[in-house]
Amino acid sequence: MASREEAGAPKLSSSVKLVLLGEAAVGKSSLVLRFVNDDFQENKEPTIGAAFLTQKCNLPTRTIKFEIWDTAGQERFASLAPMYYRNAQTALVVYDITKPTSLTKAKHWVAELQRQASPGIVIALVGNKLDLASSNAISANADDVDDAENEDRRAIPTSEAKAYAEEESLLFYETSAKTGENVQAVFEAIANAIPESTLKPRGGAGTGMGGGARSSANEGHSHAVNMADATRAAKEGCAC
Ligand SMILES: Nc1nc2c(ncn2[C@@H]2O[C@H](COP(=O)(O)OP(=O)(O)O)[C@@H](O)[C@H]2O)c(=O)[nH]1
Ligand SMILES: [Mg+2]
Repeated sequence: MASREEAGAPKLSSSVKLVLLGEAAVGKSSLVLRFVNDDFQENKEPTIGAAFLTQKCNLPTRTIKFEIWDTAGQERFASLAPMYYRNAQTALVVYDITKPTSLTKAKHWVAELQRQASPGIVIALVGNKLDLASSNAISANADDVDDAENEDRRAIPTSEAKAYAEEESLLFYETSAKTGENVQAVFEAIANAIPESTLKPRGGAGTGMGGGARSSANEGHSHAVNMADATRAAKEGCAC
């Protein structure tokens, strides 16, 4: 069958609802900040409730506008999570490669998504803080081997997380929001993995899945956010 491009069809342009889940302080908000603003804050204040941001990803065959829901990791917010992952076409489940409990928590989120989120949701497992692993840490100088900054703090081998991701059919990346390594790659891989059948036309209702006539572009956000400190940021720039 001819591809859309070969057939001269217009490039697909769709909004995609993405939710970030994971233990507190693994770097969810930092990954979003890197993706949306190409910025990093060393001491990022914890997210309260959830934050909403958008960013476009322009690929050769499709333009995806991510509607990103960045949730708070604290247990007391966990019961609100279904509100954010409901109707999400994709989820980024984040852990910290230096913290084994965060992978355990990530596995719980994956199981919950598989049980309760939309069937066919694209899930990416993301091991963040890659800059703290030795092969990525600023090279150990013979002079300052004691420098704690250069110590290998990796606690979860890549192979372990990768094997789990393969078992569960998840996309898998290790990233650093600090250096930016692989951050764009994650979002690009997700944008490519969303099945065409679940892409909805741009300007749609924001949470729907598939179907619907192509409506005139409406850049407004349809989500009302009632969480304390929920933030909105619209950006017309493109990250991919
Ligand atoms: N070294 C390092 N620190 C990071 C990275 N990503 C986030 N952090 C730090 O980890 C802390 C928690 O980050 P935050 O984005 O608030 O995590 P969240 O609770 O999952 O949203 C902050 O102090 C960040 O500066 C990373 O890739 N490398
Ligand atoms: Mg956060």
